[in-house]
Amino acid sequence: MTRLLVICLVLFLPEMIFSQERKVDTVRVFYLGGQSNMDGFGFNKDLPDDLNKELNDVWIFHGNPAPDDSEKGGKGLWKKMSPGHGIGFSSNDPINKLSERFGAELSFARKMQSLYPDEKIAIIKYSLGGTSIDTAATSAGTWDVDYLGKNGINQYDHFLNTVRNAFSKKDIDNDGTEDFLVPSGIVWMQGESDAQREDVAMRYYENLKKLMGLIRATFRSSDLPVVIGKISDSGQSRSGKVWAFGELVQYGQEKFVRLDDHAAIVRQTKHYKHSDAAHYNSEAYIDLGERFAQAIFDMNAPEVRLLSKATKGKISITHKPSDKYRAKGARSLIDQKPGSKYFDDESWLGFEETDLAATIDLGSSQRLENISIGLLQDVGVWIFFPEYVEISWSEDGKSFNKPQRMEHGVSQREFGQLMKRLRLEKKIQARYIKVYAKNVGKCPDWHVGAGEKAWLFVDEITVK
Ligand SMILES: [Ca+2]
Ligand SMILES: [Ca+2]
Repeated sequence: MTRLLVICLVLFLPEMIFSQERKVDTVRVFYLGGQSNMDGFGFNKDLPDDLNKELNDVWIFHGNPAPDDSEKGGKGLWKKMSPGHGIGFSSNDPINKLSERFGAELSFARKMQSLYPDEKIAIIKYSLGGTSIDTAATSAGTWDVDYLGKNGINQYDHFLNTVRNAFSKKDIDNDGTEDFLVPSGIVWMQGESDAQREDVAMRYYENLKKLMGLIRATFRSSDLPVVIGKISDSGQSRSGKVWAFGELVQYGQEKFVRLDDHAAIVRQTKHYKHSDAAHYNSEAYIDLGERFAQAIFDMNAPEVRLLSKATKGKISITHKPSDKYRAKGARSLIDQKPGSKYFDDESWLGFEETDLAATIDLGSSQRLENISIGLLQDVGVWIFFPEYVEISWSEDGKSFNKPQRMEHGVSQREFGQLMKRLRLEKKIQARYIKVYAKNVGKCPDWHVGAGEKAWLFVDEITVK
């Protein structure tokens, strides 16, 4: 080998490695949490035949429910969805102990399969009966992140453990292909334990907002859809009310979904029949799961209702992003996870002076309707929207059409953290998509970094 060739190889090797992408399956994952009406008190024996069995192609990671201070919360393993994930379930990894009961997860999973027929579905569940989201109501366990209790372990930690353990498995269905989990929604059925004391019930909205923010952050998606199950009262007590301050909690739940742009509520609960004073009956849990699934599906904006076709494809990029801002590599550009307005949230790819030049191979020629790219401007930290974005496409990967240029129309003097998605709406047939974003190159004359290298930040390219 000549010396020159060796040098060339050494120079180009990092980019070649960077461009390699391995095959992965994309799986939509949903988190189900709360207290006992999320645990589920339905009886397996009441299930119709089509639900009273293992479901194919839908998986559940059910974290071991444990009291505060326990070291065992959140252990678990991926299994095919089946009855038995209701109250009484436990897991000590490597063994799941199924119970005679089920909750909303079963019909939720089946409904999700029908709503997303071409996609793989997975559920992460962690809930514990009697738990509250307020520090003051800790008798059966609390989800309050700031409550440190005896040794600093509570429901929130068990939830985190569950998610950590679930995501640590790279091939959830053991079929030899790595599974890439795309968080797609949160279901929260809880509040009864917060409805027993007036002061706690009064704080429900603030507590719920905080906790949902934390759960969304755990899944690294600040606008992940949240669906709330509205608590209801069976009336089965001497006073006629099981939950003395239930209305205050309901008010907090309604307020949350009214003020949050990505939240919905299932109110059907008030019509449900009960199996005991605090819990719904089998029929109700089946209905509840289906309504949760439909609510999340409806909430997903049309553009994310169907997964980006890019996510199942391969991406290669010509210029490496900076080592400082490379997220998880080129694949982060098609992982369905948008960045936040913070450039250092590890979901943005940052290019210092260089351009983004990406090619996506969808694997087959497909009918497409739009292609979009997400961008960030934060001129205080030298990040500018690109001069322009160009998109071109091809069926054979060789002859591409004339690039279609898009501009953002935002001044470079626009300070603050601005996010913008440029979208090309066009009905086309293509297998290969090229997306090019032109870095402005240098900071402008008036800027504190005048003449220095400018940054280009990109978080996600979608193809639909
Ligand atoms: Ca797999
Ligand atoms: Ca992304």
